[in-house]
Amino acid sequence: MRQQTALIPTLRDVGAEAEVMSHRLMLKAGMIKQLAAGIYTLLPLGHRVLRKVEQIVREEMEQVGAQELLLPAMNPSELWKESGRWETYGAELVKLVDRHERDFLLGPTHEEVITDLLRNTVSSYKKLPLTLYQIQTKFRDERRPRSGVLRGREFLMKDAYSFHADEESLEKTYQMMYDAYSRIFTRCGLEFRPVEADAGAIGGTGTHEFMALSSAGEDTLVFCRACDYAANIEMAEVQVPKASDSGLTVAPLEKVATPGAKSIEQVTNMLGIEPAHLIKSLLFIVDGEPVMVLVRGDHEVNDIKVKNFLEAEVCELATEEMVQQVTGAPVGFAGPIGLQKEIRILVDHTAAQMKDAVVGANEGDTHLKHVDFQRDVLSYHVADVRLIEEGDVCPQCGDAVSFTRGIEVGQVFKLGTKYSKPMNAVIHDPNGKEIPMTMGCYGVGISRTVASIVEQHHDDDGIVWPLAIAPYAVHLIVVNVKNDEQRDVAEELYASMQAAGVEVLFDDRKERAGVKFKDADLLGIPVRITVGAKVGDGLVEYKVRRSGESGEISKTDVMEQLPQLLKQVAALTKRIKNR
Ligand code: 9G3
Repeated sequence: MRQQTALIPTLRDVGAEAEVMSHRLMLKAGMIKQLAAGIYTLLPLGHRVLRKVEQIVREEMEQVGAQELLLPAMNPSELWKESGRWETYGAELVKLVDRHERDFLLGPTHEEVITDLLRNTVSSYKKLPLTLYQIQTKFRDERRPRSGVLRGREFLMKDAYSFHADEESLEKTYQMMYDAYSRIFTRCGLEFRPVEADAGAIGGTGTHEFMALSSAGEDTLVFCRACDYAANIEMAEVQVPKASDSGLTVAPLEKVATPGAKSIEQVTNMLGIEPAHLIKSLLFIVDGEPVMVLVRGDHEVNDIKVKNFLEAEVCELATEEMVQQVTGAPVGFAGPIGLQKEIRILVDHTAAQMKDAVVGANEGDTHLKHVDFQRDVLSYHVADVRLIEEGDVCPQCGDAVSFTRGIEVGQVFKLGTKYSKPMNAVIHDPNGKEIPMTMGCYGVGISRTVASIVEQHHDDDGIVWPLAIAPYAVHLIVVNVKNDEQRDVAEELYASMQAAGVEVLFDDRKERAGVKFKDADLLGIPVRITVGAKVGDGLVEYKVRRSGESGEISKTDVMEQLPQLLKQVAALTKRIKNR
């Protein structure tokens, strides 16, 4: 491709609204252009990278026997009413009405559509297992789209769905997909970790997220340097503390006035105690029922763990008036002792062992001192309901855990019969009995993967593409296009590279050398070949974008040495990633 012709609208600088590096660099390098909030054009350079990632995904899907199809983006609302998600997903759904006043939505994901397809085309277990996938634009009306294509309202996803006669068969496909995802992200040059994750609203019995490590990530993941443990912080278990029965006899319960002390800080200041001597009582409404969750004052409740422990659909913090109604006291004075009516109480392991603690007295402006939890609190359930934090130990090997941020680029789910049951997608099993199909689903954020690669592969001068997904392999630059000798040699090299099937971007513009080199650094194409003044001595210069290594090659040897140079560059990325 000749740069004189190419549409690569590079920018010298971008506005402050682009915070994360991938957003800034993809705008500056002329890869994307915003049409509206969270809605982007993939310009030719960005589109080439997108296609490269797609190609890797297609090869790996082929490898696990998945069949590609293309489902409609425009889905009739009826299907989403059958699954109940027309309501639950509310505002995030992009809805439209067709000319006959019928309700439709633009698909944010396709469980309903694919399940409908299967219930209308497959009825015997003999046709299973079956894995189908598509690469298609998804629509999600995010409240706050941000970070460029990392969190857009329209984005490219590979979504795959597998169908099975039983869980065992699902397990096999799940493992194959898990391994295929590891190959996909490795081939893309990403440093990633698969983490155990919460199945969230879509439910199902198991799920892993593939996290690209990056400070631009919205997810916090917990991992252990000593073993292979890794989990989304929502799921990371906390090691149960050893029961330290100090045998301490605790003074009898005593009320203490704490006028206006609503917050942890106010109570601890007023009573002159550490937060670790306080029991924090939070009231949640779980599937409509009030549940009191207790953790030590310096810990945080992990509401995902609460929801999962109670196997609930919805778990949200109670409103002030609910707290008043259930505990008889305003927010800040709730506690597990002296509740007018019996409610479920979940207490974190650490809080359940507390002695001589302070807790809300379920009375305005009043707390209780000298609480011995086992002595003073009646019926409760002990569970791991707190957020893991710095200093906690690895639940797998006991070493210290580490935290980092990640971008969720892929996820694999065991859905079970979550969709096939309500939608009656059944098969006849070997005994002729009608059973719902067991399902799995597997997603890769294609456009998000491109941005994640930029997050992990850039320096101060711009993007540094791994060769496997670089928009071009070679950036051929002629320094002075008015110099006949330079231009002729460059044109000859361009023709030779194209004839050899090398993907080459030829900077044939009438621009100053400095501008060309700055642009080349920004675009990040792995190998640069420069035809300049030295061509008089029969020499051209090469430069490896990632390592900065450069040198001179005789112009007659370029085509012979190029394959070796490209092999070197490919190896470079592998070494960097496994660092
Ligand atoms: C919605 C909206 C947003 C959503 C969903 C549904 C996320 C939704 C989870 C998934 C699960 C898997 C198949 C590929 C892999 C991921 N955001 N999810 O279901 F209606 Cl508005 O998409 N789907």
